[in-house]
Amino acid sequence: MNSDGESENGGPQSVAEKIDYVFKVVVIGDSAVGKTQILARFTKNDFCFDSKSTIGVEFQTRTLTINSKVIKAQIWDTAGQERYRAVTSAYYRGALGAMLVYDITKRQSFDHVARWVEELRAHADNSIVIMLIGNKADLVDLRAVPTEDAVEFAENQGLFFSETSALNGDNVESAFFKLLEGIYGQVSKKALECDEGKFNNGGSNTLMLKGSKIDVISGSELEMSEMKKLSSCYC
Ligand SMILES: Nc1nc2c(ncn2[C@@H]2O[C@H](COP(=O)(O)OP(=O)(O)OP(=O)(O)O)[C@@H](O)[C@H]2O)c(=O)[nH]1
Ligand SMILES: [Mg+2]
Repeated sequence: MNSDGESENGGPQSVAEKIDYVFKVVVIGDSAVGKTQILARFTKNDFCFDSKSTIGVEFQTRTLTINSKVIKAQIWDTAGQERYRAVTSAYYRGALGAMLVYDITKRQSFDHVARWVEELRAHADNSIVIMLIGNKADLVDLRAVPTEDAVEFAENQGLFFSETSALNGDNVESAFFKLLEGIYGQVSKKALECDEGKFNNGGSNTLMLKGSKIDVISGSELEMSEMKKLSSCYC
């Protein structure tokens, strides 16, 4: 696996031409659990101690390779605070994966995770791949949520699980890769089902695979196609 924002000699256009899939991922969870900083760590290897609460919706991208396919992860971030949250269904539309974040030092943020799962089940696609994240794992002395509680919840709900630190970067990379690999597995499975469907019908039916395989789209078209960037303030 590797990641790369732009090509070394061909510029952004040639990277866009090579992209096999675009995967939309949403980051959700209570306010101040570290959603924006996890995203900053993954896409820019950056962290801000004085991060302001997100207002509206923003997204970041990172291009990486999974199973020899070039995948552009388009990761959407919004406010955990209810009063700032953008129209829910629009935010979840087309999302293939979700990072559901709580703060290991704030029990309440973990207690709310069940509600976030319900919201996903209500608004997102049934096959969405969910990664539960216990963030701020660097604050060991302040831990309020035992790892076992989260493991049990994740197992019961069929979620991936990891504890991360956006501050020191622990597990952030591996959590995103795991989620994206899970999405890739789902997409490949659907593609296979489509192929089998066609085969069983003698090739007469045209089945649509929801979402993700793309043809050549230039970088800017790709990014401006369906989203509105309302805010991009990190610090
Ligand atoms: N110690 C520690 N602090 C963190 C970590 N991640 C985020 N923070 C801090 O937690 C605070 C909130 O982080 P944000 O990323 O803005 O939280 P958010 O979930 O995006 O919050 P909203 O935008 O309001 O929903 C900031 O002061 C961050 O610096 C972490 O892994 N460890
Ligand atoms: Mg935020």
